[in-house]
Formats: sequence, structure tokens, C-alpha cells
Amino acid sequence: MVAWSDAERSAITGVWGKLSVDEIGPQALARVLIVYPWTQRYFSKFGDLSSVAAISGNPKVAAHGKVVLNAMDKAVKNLDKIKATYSSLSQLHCEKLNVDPDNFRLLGDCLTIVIAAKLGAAFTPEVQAAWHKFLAVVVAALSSRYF
Ligand code: HNI
Repeated sequence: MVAWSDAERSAITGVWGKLSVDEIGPQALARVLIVYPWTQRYFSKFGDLSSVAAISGNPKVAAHGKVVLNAMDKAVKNLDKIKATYSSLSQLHCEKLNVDPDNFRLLGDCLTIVIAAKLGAAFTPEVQAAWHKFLAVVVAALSSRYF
């Protein structure tokens, strides 16, 4: 069970409240596919991923980015039970989607960069520290059914 201070809770919900899932979800997933091109192997049915422009303009990438970020919204709203919240999603990524769990961290890193660019000076080191802890818990929860 993860302990959150009041300051961490308000930093995490504060970051989240400043973002639009529909805006940053597509940006974060596109960035994963561009920066770590081997992740494209999981999305072969998404069509053209052959260039930065193709990835950034791919409607299936954008739609799936929103799906992923909407799932993260559930973690923000359930900070005290993230592991349980992601139990079946972890099992799905492990058993059906066969996603290497290292990729969860890569997505988290890209998401942090997108958020930092969006929030600018508001993304202070203290806010980043709380956000980083949140992502570590999300990654651990999504990895929890891998064995
Ligand atoms: Ni992920 C499907 C959530 C990271 C590859 N993923 C989903 C779905 C959700 C989801 C929700 C839809 C499930 C369903 O259909 O019931 N994924 C998340 C979250 C994270 C994440 C919250 C990380 C924070 N997924 C990743 C990563 C990869 C990934 C890092 C690969 C690099 N996910 C997939 C694939 C699918 C998927 C592939 C199926 C897509 C499809 O449409 O077929």
C-alpha cells in the first residue's frame, strides 16, 4: 500500500486538472512510437507508422493515446488502490497483448516530457517528484500480473 502525503495528492490531481486527455494522450503515445521505434511492433494494425509525420497524423494512434490516458485518469481518481484498479489491465497486457512491461516506463517518460512542455514553470521539481512517484506506482501496478 502506497502512502501519499496531502502535498503529493494535491500535486498529482493539480497536474492532472491542468491537462486535456484528448490533447496529451495522442502526443504521448506518438512520442513513444517516434523515440522508441521498436514499440511500433505492437501497433502493426494501426496502419502507416513510417515517419514522424505519419505517426503524428495517424488517427488510430491519437485514438489509442486517449484510451491510455483515460485509463490513467482512473489511477488519479483511485490513488489508494491503483494496483487493484489495474489488475485486469495488467493481465490483459501480459497474457493477451504480450507487451514487454519495460514499455510502461517508456510511456511514462514520454508523458512526463509532454506534461513538462505543457506546464512550463508550473512543473516545479516538487510537482515532478510527486508525479514521478505516481508514475512509478502506475508502472508497478500495470506490471503486477506479469509472472
Ligand atoms: Ni496499453 C490496449 C492502457 C501502456 C500496448 N492499453 C490498452 C487498453 C487500455 C490500455 C485501457 C484497452 C484495453 C481493452 O481493450 O480492454 N496501456 C494502458 C495504460 C498504459 C499502457 C494505462 C500505461 C500507462 N500499452 C502500453 C504500452 C504499450 C501498450 C507502453 C506498448 C508499447 N495497449 C497496447 C496495445 C493495446 C493496448 C497493443 C491493444 C490496442 C488495440 O487497439 O488493439
